[in-house]
Amino acid sequence: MNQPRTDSPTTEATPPDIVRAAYMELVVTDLAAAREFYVDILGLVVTEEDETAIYLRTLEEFIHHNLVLRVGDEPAVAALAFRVRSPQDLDRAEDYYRDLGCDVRRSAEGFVRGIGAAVRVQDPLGFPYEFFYETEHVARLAWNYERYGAGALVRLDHFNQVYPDVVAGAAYLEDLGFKRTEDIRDDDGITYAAWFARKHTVHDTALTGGDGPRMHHIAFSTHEKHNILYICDKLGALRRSDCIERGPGRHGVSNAFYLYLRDPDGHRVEIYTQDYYTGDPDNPVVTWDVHDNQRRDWWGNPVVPSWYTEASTVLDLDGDPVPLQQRQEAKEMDVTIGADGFSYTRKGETDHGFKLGNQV
Ligand code: XXG
Ligand code: FE2
Repeated sequence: MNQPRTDSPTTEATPPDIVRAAYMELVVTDLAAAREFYVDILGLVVTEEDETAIYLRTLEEFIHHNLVLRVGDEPAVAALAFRVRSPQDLDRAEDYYRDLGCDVRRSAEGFVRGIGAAVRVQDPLGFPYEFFYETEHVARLAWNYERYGAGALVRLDHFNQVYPDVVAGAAYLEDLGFKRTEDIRDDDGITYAAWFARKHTVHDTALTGGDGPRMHHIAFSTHEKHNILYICDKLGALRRSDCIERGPGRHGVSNAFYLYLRDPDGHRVEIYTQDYYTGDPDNPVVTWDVHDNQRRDWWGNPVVPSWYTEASTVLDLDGDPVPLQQRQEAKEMDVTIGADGFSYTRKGETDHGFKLGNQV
């Protein structure tokens, strides 16, 4: 089992040119239950399936899949995969991570169906990252309205990763070529979370401060905010409201409309829509005060504790769980909720906490 590195290695090597977050490989314990959740309820499209794995995509996608559900004994995350700009970027990825001293594996046939040559690494933070260019193209169903309606999930938007040292994690991601778009900090210089983009949205991945490395969530986008309300109504009608963890709501960070669900194995899925364009080179970074009660929910609704504390185990390249490192710095939940925490809606005033969870 590989211990994640705790120092911050650097390299002069050229990083791979990452285009976007492309797919995640999730290990699920009951494939039929996972299929019901992701296909029958959320409407993801099955590209291929067999007794051990299901390959799913969103409705606007043309690459083979955005999500692989693979059956296993314990819920976990086997890969966070990024598409790179050219086949040569695989050489760059290989050299870059070897230089950082990471475990690196290259497969000419690819690690999963529908993806060609790929490089998998256990990155310096301990996460299993994959880089690929070659992929089977499949039908983009964007015009197939007979196949979908309200609640349609149209793209994979982002990943979110839990890691104890957000500053060190951010330095690694920025060296890798990600652009920071937003973060949450306090006046003592502690960073609680940060968001990083390659495509021109608010993020392809984010770091949430906490015991890690763990996977916080995968987010799919839908076109309209009313689609999110439809998904909530549908879950209620199906007597599946207990999979709603947080929301629906409007984020402060990213400005997106959101909903968080938990799949049958507890993996967290966000439904997300309507963040903003970030593609200019001088796109301004938005910094939020951790005590601003509107940072994570623009309407001031409290974040449920499970959202801060629970996350999915990640696997190393041998398929073993990566051991956790504890966060040493203050935790966002502790400084904003409960007896020791405080938050404000108007700076200079203290909230009187009539919304559950924000008591001072
Ligand atoms: O995608 C996101 C999130 O990382 O899931 C969380 C955008 C914003 C937020 S936050 O809860 O900070 O508003
Ligand atoms: Fe998110």
